Amino acid sequence: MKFAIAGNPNCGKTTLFNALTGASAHVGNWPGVTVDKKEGVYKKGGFRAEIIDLPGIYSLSPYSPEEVIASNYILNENPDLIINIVDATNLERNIYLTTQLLESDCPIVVALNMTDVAHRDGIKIDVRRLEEELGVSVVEICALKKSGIEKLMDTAAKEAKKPRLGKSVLEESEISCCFEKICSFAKDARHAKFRAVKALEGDAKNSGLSQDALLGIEKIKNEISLPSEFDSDFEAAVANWRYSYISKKISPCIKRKSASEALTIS
Ligand code: GDP
Ligand code: K
Ligand code: MG
Repeated sequence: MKFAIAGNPNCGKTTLFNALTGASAHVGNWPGVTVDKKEGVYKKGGFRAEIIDLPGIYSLSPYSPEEVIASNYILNENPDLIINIVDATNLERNIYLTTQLLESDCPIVVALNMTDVAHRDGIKIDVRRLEEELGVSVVEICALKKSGIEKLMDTAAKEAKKPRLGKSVLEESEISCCFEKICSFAKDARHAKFRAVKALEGDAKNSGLSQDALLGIEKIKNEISLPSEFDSDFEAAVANWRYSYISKKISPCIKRKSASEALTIS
């Protein structure tokens, strides 16, 4: 099995990677760029998984080598599962990347990290509700103290065996109907929704779709009238749908104690 760790910078990826792989880690470079590529092996009982620490990224758009590496890794290297590590103290911002990862057909487990800091700061996350909203398992961990790691990996091992089809916030947007048509051009490829969204955003190159498919998608895009505030900017519109999904569906999973309440419990 091959598991990739994906997450924002500073959310604890490397700490988790080290906790999983111990002394087995090997550091190299991604081909053609000086971005660290860390690989190692997790072993427990008879179970063994290769672990890859992807570069820290806020999004899978094509504006930095890190983003392109992570995006192409997911599309072309077919990891058996993505461990999406998120910072519990900054959940809304971290879930932006999650909405993109969920568009892939990879099985995903969300590792909710920094739970010690969240607890200290009076941040409570309704994990069951979060799982329901995202449609994938969420496991609370504290990478620094190595807690929750076994449960995370047991869940990952189970989920990696189940096929998963991507889902996108666009399926619930004003253009859900056109989005279905756009996806039909990618339907023979794995990660069809992920590729279709890339093409919709104008990132033809990293979508990996054929020229014919891209032409078909352009034609549909020309027929869509986006809400006027987007001025025909599909990339901005897609980002906006992600943000509104997060505020509608994810924010209600988070309860923050007021400063005075947080003080009285500490
Ligand atoms: P990366 O940029 O995602 O690789 O993040 P790192 O693994 O380098 O972690 C960033 C910082 O957060 C480091 O100082 C870690 O020690 C710290 N850190 C990681 N996980 C936890 C955690 O669960 N709790 C706390 N309190 N700190 C953590
Ligand atoms: K770091
Ligand atoms: Mg790191």
